[in-house]
Amino acid sequence: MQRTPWHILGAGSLGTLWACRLARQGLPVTLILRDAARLASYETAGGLTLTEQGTGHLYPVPAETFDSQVPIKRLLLACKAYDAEQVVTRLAPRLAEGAEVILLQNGLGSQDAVAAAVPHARCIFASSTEGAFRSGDWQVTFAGHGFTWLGDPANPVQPYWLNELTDSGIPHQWTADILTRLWRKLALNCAINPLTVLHDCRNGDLQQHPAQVATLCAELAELLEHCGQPEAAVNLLEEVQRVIQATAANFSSMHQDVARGQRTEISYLLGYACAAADRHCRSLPHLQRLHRQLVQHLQALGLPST
Ligand code: NAD
Ligand code: KPL
Repeated sequence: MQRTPWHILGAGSLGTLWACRLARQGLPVTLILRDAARLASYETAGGLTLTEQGTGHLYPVPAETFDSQVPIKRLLLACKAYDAEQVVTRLAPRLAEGAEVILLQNGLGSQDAVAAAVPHARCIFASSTEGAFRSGDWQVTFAGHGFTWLGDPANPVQPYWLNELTDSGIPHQWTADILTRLWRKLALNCAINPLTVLHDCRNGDLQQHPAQVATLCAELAELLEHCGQPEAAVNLLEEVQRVIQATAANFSSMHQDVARGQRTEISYLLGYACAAADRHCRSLPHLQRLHRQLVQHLQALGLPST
């Protein structure tokens, strides 16, 4: 049987994790790389290396640049939220009618921008708790087993290819409530990540700031209810406390970005939450002050604040 090829944009942490697992199952996968120089570097490396449980394995996944003329029927978009719209706009002419685009971006806002840029494609939103990090050029370490929820707010019918994810060992579930999942994760990230940056601490150190965490969770729960996401607000504080405890030794993803001098996804997390509060004319003073403080902090470090 002829399988629909997976095109993967973003040979970073999650893109590599997906590419290697699909490719080792014998599924057709092609990476889309930035330009000819990156393609040459990739060809010199001979493929992607995925390290799992201390052992690295090389996967010679085929790659091409944006300039390829091959039509794309299924695209896994594995870049950061701030790159998603621009990247998909460049790929739009190659997307076949009815193509599917799977969006792995954290936070909210980038998914709607992508969907508007490619109205001829079906956009499937994802929310993942898997963890991976880049350990070198074309090298990724699988750091934390997790789960990926997939869904399409515009169409509840699940795609036929989910069995390819099962066969590839990618734990996942189709859900009609993907927006609730994304809002819930956004709220968790808003309650934890900015505080870890501003206090310059590990997630567990937020146990020293219980009142600050509780006040933010109360405002985030109010926001979720006003945004039509009451389910995402249920027991939010308890879950935030549980995550802080379960990930006590870790630095949040935003803290890691800042520590490496990299751009954060602030506009798709706390920035998105504050913009939603403004749209609903809600005054959420602690959340809004946290946003201002984070913006100032990033600016002082010379990092983008959007
Ligand atoms: P990453 O920075 O490791 O990878 C992104 C990749 O996209 C990079 O290789 C970059 O070069 C590539 N890219 C960007 N613009 C490009 C362009 N124009 N052409 C070609 N390639 C381009 O990011 P990541 O950690 O894989 O994160 C991707 C998304 O997944 C983010 O929204 C992140 O929040 C989310 N996420 C990541 C993890 C994780 O453990 N890494 C877990 C859950 C969610
Ligand atoms: O997802 C996270 C992150 O660091 O981005 C957790 C661990 C939930 C902290 O918000």
